[in-house]
Amino acid sequence: MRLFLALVPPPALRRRFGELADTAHAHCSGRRVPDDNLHLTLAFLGEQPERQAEELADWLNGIRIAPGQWRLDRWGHFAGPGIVWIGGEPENPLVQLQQSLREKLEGLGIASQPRRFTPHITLLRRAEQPPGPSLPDFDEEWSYTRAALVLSEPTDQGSRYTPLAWSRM
Ligand code: 2AM
Repeated sequence: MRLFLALVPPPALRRRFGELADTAHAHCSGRRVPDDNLHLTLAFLGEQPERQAEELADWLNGIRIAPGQWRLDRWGHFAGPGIVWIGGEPENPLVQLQQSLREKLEGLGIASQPRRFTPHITLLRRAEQPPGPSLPDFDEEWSYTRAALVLSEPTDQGSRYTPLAWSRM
C-alpha cells in the first residue's frame, strides 16, 4: 500500500486552491491536480505492507498534532518534474510538525521522505512554463488541526487518494 501523511484542506479552502490551480494551468499548462487531490504532504511513506498500514492507522488515531496556521502567499516551482505549487514563508510551524512526525515514525521503525522539507501544495505537474510575474497575488490562511494517513492508488484518471485514518482533534 502506497501511503503518505498529509494535511487535507477544508472544502472552501480546497476550492480556493482549485481556483489557483486553474489560474496556474492557464499560464503554465501541464497536468492540473484535481480539487479532491489537493493536499500538503507531511511525510511520504512509500510502499508499506497491509499490517504496517493498520498499525500506522492505530498510531495516528491515538495522537494529536500541534494545531497551527499556515499562511500561503507565494507561487513556487520544482523545475525537474515541472511542479508548480503554492506555499509560504520557508520558516513556519509546518517544518516543526514535519520534523516531529518524522521522528515519531522513525520510533516506529518507518523511514519517511523528504529529509529536507519545503511545505507546498502541488497544483500542476509537468508544467510547460514556470510560474511567472503575470500570475496574480494571493494570501490565504489555513488553520489545521489534524493529519491524515492517505492511501494512494493509481487509476486510469491518475492517482486516487483515500484517507484511512486521522489524528485526534
Ligand atoms: P508532491 O505534492 O510534491 O507531488 C503522494 O504521492 C504525495 O506524496 C504527493 O503529494 C507527493 O508530493 C508525495 N511524494 C511522492 N513521492 C515522494 C517522494 N519520493 N518523496 C517525497 N514525497 C513524495
